[in-house]
Amino acid sequence: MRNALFALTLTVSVTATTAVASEGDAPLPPGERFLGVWDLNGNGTATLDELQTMRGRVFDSFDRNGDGVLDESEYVAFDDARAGDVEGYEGENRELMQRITDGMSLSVSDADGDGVVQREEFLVGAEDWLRDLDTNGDGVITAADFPG
Ligand SMILES: [Ca+2]
Ligand SMILES: [Ca+2]
Ligand SMILES: [Ca+2]
Repeated sequence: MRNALFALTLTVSVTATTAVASEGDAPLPPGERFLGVWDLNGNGTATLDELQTMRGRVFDSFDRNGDGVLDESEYVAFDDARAGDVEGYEGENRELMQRITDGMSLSVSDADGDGVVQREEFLVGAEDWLRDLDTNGDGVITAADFPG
């Protein structure tokens, strides 16, 4: 399952040109990795709209039975994929990747606390996620929001 989510996002995100890491390479810095996946039009800025569009694709790919809900069993595969995205990172970069991927966890995403994540919840969750990652507070995610 290593890099499963990343591999998935590459296949659905044909405009992500910057983040092409092959198996065995040192992982890209978290900022490049993030923008390579989430900056859908490749202009260097990931907007809320792009985050929500991409979250929709991620959601649909893990919603195996297509009922518009990610339940605990579907989250097993999603958790694996996100763990794969953190693999290979160390120190501060690992902490950052962990924080990024934790922003899509079941506990964070289940805003209404019913134990599952509705598609709408997952899309709305992009707002807090963006706020958390937007360290310079300009309302979008760019390279400036990441260390290095
Ligand atoms: Ca963009
Ligand atoms: Ca819920
Ligand atoms: Ca920013």
